[in-house]
Amino acid sequence: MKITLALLAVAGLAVAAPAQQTPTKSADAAPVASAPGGDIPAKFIPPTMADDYQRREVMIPMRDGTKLFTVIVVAKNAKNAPIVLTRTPYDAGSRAKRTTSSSMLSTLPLADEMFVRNGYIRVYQDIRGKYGSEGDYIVTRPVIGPLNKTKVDHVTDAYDTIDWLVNKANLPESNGKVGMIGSSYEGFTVAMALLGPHPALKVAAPESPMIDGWMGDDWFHYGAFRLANIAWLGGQTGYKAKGSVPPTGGYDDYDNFRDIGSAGAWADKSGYSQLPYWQKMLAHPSYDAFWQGQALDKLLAANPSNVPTIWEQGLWDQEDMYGAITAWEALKAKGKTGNNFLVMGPWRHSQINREGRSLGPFQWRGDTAEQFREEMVLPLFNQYLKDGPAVTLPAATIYNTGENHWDRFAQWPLACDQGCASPLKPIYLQGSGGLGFEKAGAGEDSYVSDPAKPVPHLPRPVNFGDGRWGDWLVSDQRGVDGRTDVMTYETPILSEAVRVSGAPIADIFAKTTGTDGDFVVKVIDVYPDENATDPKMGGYQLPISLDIFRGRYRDSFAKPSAIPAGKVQRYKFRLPTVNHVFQPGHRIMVQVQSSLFPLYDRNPQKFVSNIFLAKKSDYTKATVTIERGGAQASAVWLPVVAVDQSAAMVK
Ligand code: PG9
Repeated sequence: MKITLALLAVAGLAVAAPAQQTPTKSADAAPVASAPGGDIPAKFIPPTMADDYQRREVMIPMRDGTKLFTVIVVAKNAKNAPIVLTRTPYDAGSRAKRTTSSSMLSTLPLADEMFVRNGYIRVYQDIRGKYGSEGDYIVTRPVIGPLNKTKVDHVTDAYDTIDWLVNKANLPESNGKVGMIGSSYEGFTVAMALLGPHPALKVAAPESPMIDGWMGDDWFHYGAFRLANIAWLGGQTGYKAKGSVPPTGGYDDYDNFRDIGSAGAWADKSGYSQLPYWQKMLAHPSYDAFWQGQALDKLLAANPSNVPTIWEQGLWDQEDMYGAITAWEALKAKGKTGNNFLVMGPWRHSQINREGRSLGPFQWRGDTAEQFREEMVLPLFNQYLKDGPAVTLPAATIYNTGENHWDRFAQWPLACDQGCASPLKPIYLQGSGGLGFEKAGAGEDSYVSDPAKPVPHLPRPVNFGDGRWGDWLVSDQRGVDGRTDVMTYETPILSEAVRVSGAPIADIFAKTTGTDGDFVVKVIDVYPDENATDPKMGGYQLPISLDIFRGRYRDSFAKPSAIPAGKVQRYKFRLPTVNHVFQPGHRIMVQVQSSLFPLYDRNPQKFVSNIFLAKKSDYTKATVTIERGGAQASAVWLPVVAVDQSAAMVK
């Protein structure tokens, strides 16, 4: 996960520089300075004679005079070469250092191999205030305006950087064309550049970009706070460069976070209360102007760019599950269709930078991440940066996670509540744990949600550093199935395949004895009991789409309100996009529960004005009752379409 990588990244040594910049190293013929009296010279300079590339480290001036540290890696024989730029908060200096090698291919990260082979110049830059760059660091710095009173933002910094890079006096080997690429925070900086693109920015690839930190990306999902990310703040904003995270206590973060009480109490204990960004979150727990003004999908829709853009997102992205598809949809709604592409693969967060052969126990057909890089990104970049052949990318390329192959759609989604060829189809919660497309008789199911025993998002012990974070979204839900506070509904064994292609909508009618509460809804593919080839997959409960909704926001995301105890309320929210086929022999399952901990903070279940500041005594048990059938029929609206969609595919 990026969080950990960022913390572990080690700042590197400066190396070569071109003649026109201040050298940080005097290349091959540099004498070794002697250091009298010791075996360690004052300066040791590794030879670069055999290198097939130059690494230049430059400080690029922005319009306000601030200089940003930038690493340029350029092949020694480069001429008329296009540029690929990544703007990062995670240490540009360490990025061109996969191995110590004389070859540009081995030096740059795996995901850059295609660029090296195709003669690109690779540029990494520290964003302002981080690592080698000057200036103030502001977390996901908003655009200039009410939330940013300075005269600079990521739009201007990307613009000024590109302006400098395409100046032949600075980078004589370039052809004056730039593409931007980056994942997560780096995807956010790509998306920001699109709000006012430099004319030389010809193509962009925002990968799992952070687009709306409150609605569904890193900080909250529909108002539920993601405790998992609080450590990121410590590592990333506690220090200008590589940071460390304060000790968390015992091994089980379930105990650690539960025993302290609220997220605010955790921040106090860990020292995070000193951090300005934590103070901002504390002051803005709801979707107020602070979050609304940063929602990049809305900003992109208000300033739709003409830069050809390929949006990438993992179908099981445990960090930024919301941003790419929402931004793509926002631009599509503004008529940006021919140059606005969506790719969703069977990946965890940022897996596209690595191998994509598997996720958890699931094996895909080949290296799907490499397929994305080499068969989708590279041809598009070559087209716009190297005058390569025109590529016909479909509007949406989405992995079919039930049939294990890519689908190339001319239109997406196939089913939705408005404007699609097919409407959504409700699958209803039924009595005795049943689930079906027919509305059954009215009834109720109750469970006690106890903040002292929240439902874990992974089997305990849950340690955020235990390596399970990346795959947790595909974890077997039998880990919690059977708990008395997890309501499980499932269809009979399917005799025919059922295809879902779009975003399901959870539509839960429920009452609670509390005055606040969370609703977690999961759509699950239950595998057949027996699997002769891979016995451990027998009965596996694979979540294909799940999310959490904080009940106080049922009427307004900006203005939370107490839930009237004992009165049925409707909780309707969109779940993450799927392109899945439930195979014959499988079952469809829906689970409903009221916590997902410690990934999300606990809802005290008693309405308090700011959950970050809830006192231990505010956390109370509540009996939650889910309504079934009749006028208040809880359901999940599924994007069910015919299994055979070959007519809808781009060849
Ligand atoms: N998901 C990480 C992040 C992005 C933006 C803000 C905070 C965290 C990341 O991987 O960069």
